[in-house]
Amino acid sequence: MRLARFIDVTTATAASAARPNFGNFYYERSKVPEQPLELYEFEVCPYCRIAREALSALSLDPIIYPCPRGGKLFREKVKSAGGRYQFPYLVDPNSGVSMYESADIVAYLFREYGEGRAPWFLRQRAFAVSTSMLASGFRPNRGRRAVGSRQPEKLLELYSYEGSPFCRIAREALCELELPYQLRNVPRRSPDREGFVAISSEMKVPYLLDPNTGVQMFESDDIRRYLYETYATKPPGK
Ligand SMILES: N[C@@H](CCC(=O)N[C@@H](CS)C(=O)NCC(=O)O)C(=O)O
Repeated sequence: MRLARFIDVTTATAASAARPNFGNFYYERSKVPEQPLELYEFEVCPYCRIAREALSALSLDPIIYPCPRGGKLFREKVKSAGGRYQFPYLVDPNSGVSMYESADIVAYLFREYGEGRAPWFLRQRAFAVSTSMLASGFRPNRGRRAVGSRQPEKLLELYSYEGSPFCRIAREALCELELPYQLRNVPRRSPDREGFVAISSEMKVPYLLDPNTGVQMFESDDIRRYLYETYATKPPGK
């Protein structure tokens, strides 16, 4: 294994271990949103992780609009819609509700789409924030800053669940490149896994589909390389 890959996997695994299996198991949904939710976030932001864990636990499929620092594309939308640059920011076109604050987002998602109460690892605020900060600390420079990119015409699609270290590596690249994507959460015991395997033929994540090029692929390292080679307008900063 290359050293860079070894460091990648080790630090991403440490980040996952800081929030062990949180968001990796399915919690009963009460309904599925008719129109996809929208989440404005960036990967390294610990509060964004809390919101993503809730979406993952409920096996909900938001469109992710990456808002890394220095990003020119979606940060402005948040500022004009909500009044300030603060992430995460959730938009629910079904109810017309939009909100800042990860704690409010978690409560909203479980109230609206779950069985009411969020699980303890999302409700215990001091615990959630401190361990999520610890997770981010293992990969402080990934999924943080925007790099130059060109935008695809059609939305990319990523099958993932929050606590997988390999999915994190794929999400970081999408974030750095400011590529919006349809996230498909397939946590363990999710009713959506069967449909996923019908498409991919294997229960393995991350899995990327790019309708712009027809590419469908597994393997976080390959996904990151593919995304940079296809969409970056500058070489990746190592
Ligand atoms: N209490 C908020 C805190 C959110 C927050 O501080 N987010 C930071 C990123 S971790 C932010 O938006 N900073 C402004 C920026 O990145 O421009 C929550 O839980 O959602």
